[in-house]
Amino acid sequence: MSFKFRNQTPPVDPQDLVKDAAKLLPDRSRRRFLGQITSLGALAALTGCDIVNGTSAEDALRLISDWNDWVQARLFYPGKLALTYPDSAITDPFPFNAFYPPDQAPKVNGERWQLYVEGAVQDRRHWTLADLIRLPQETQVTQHICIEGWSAIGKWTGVPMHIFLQRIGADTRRKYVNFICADRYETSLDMATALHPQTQMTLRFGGEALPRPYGFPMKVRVPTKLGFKNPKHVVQISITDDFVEGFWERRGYNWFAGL
Ligand SMILES: Nc1nc2c(c(=O)[nH]1)N[C@H]1C(S)=C(S)[C@@H](COP(=O)(O)O)O[C@H]1N2
Ligand SMILES: [Mo]
Repeated sequence: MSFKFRNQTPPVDPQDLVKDAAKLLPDRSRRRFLGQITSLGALAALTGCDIVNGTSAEDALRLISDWNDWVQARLFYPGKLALTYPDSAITDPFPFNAFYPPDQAPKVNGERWQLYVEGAVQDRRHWTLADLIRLPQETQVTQHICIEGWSAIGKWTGVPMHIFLQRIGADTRRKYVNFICADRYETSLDMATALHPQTQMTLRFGGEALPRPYGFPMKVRVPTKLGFKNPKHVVQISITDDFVEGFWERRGYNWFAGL
């Protein structure tokens, strides 16, 4: 594999480039990464890619990200738990992020909202908010990490996704769980992550009904993944072998995006 990069002047110091690219990674990956890669030469050896002078941090990040996917798919094991925190660590106010400003978050009517279930399931009936509230709920205080360079600790309450998948008779031998949102945002999870004990169909945030900007009426909270793998305002869940790239994945973020 060999990559060609657009020329850049003045040429950057490879050492700085590796550090810049590493800044774009979440804390834990960054530490692992910097511990292992000390030069562009080492990066090239690991990725098998030829990196010429004039590489930008974004280009380097793409290489690192591909390499990261490869490594993480091997490091990640389904039971590994995300860290949990005391209530005193909760970030207030909690940052908002979407591909639009908060006032443009979808206005979903909680009475009329239905969750559509598609794909390899035994029971395809739609779910109302009241139906979901009747399922067992759990609360987590975990950290959300956005690839754009911020992180925050929040408290989310909802139905463990593995319980929901069991209720609908999902075929858990399928590879993916794909999500479609009211704002047409999309993302997908590997089945192991969907079944992870901390992956949650979240209905409450900080003890209150999920506020509109944070994903009302239901978001999927995945503390073992980067923020963009946590879909808000979910309207459809499908159990499938069809790989669907999500909104940000299509724009270059790596699909696995594990922590
Ligand atoms: N429906 C939908 N879900 C989404 C997004 C979005 O734009 N639309 N943005 C993602 C990104 S990049 C982040 S960091 C988190 C932000 O969640 P928050 O607003 O609760 O902090 O939502 C994720 N889920
Ligand atoms: Mo994000």
